[in-house]
Amino acid sequence: MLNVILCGAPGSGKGTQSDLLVKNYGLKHLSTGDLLRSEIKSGSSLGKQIESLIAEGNLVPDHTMIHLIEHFLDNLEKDCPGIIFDGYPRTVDQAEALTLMLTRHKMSAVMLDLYVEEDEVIKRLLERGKVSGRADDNYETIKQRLKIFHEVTKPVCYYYLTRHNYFAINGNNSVENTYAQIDTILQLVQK
Ligand code: B4P
Repeated sequence: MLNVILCGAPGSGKGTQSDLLVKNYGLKHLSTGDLLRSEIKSGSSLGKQIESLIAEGNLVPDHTMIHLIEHFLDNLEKDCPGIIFDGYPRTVDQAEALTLMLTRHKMSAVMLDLYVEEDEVIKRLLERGKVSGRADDNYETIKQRLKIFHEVTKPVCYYYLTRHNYFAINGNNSVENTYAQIDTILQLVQK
């Protein structure tokens, strides 16, 4: 199984590259952002709590996220060729929980870290905000999301780096250029 963790700042292109990986590798896409947004849409009480956290640019609590991933893995089809973890783990506690869950399912994963300059991600997210209707794609919230990314999520990259499961990707260029780097790494990993 080819399991890929996509990490990177908000707007670094995790969702965009995931779509290409689904198309070209047939992987199953697990976007925690999408899962949370659909929970909000359902109007549940959990969705209401999540809504204000996301709108303020904060992370949803670890126990909620870990429970969601556990449920996803327990219900995975037997013939699944691999998973893209898009936006999970975002904290070191989430990473430790994922290691335990993957081990229990006799799986492993590699991290691809999309590096994009801060000015560029802000530009992309403000552009997306014009059409996305997302409550978190505005300047103030983007700044808060970036602060959390540097303080809380960046250490997750070191967690994988020290376990030799880590590849850095330059995501500053075009979608195609970024995907070409990812494809080269995944071809090597599969050998
Ligand atoms: P996410 O939905 O994961 O969103 P994201 O980080 O904003 O975007 P992504 O990196 O996927 O960017 P995209 O491809 O769309 O998270 C939203 C929120 O959910 C979080 O802030 C948090 O509150 C919560 N959450 C999610 N997971 C959580 C977890 N594990 N724990 C706790 N809370 C969690 O690209 C952005 C834009 O750039 C698009 O418009 C795209 O077209 C454009 N673009 C992409 N690549 C480009 C390129 N190479 N060149 C030019 N433009 C490009």
